[in-house]
Amino acid sequence: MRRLSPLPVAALTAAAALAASGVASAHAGLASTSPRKGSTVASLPNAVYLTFGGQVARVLSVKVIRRGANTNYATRAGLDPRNVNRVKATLRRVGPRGVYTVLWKVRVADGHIQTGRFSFRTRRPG
Ligand SMILES: [Cu+2]
Repeated sequence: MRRLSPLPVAALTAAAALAASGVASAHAGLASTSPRKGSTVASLPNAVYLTFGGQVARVLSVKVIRRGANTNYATRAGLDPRNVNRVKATLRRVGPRGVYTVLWKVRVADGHIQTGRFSFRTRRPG
């Protein structure tokens, strides 16, 4: 019979809280995006860029989903060869006018995984 006593559970919780606070202070988050969060652009760009405050170790996924549709407009995502802090996701060349949400997941240099999302709008198809 093995049962966790309340003391180790409390200790584990404290350790987890410490680890979580370490996450918040250790790595640099998303600094800027192109298109910008909440912006309106003429039409769907060729690529979406996410620039972080520090080095990105690995791009785990980037999806660009149009509101009301279930289509991923991102065709390929990876590190921008010109900037280790930047992720580049190339897009299908055309998309209808609408709101596009970028959902991203990366591993940063300290090993932590970060996720997020933002949206932008297109004024016309293209
Ligand atoms: Cu971190």
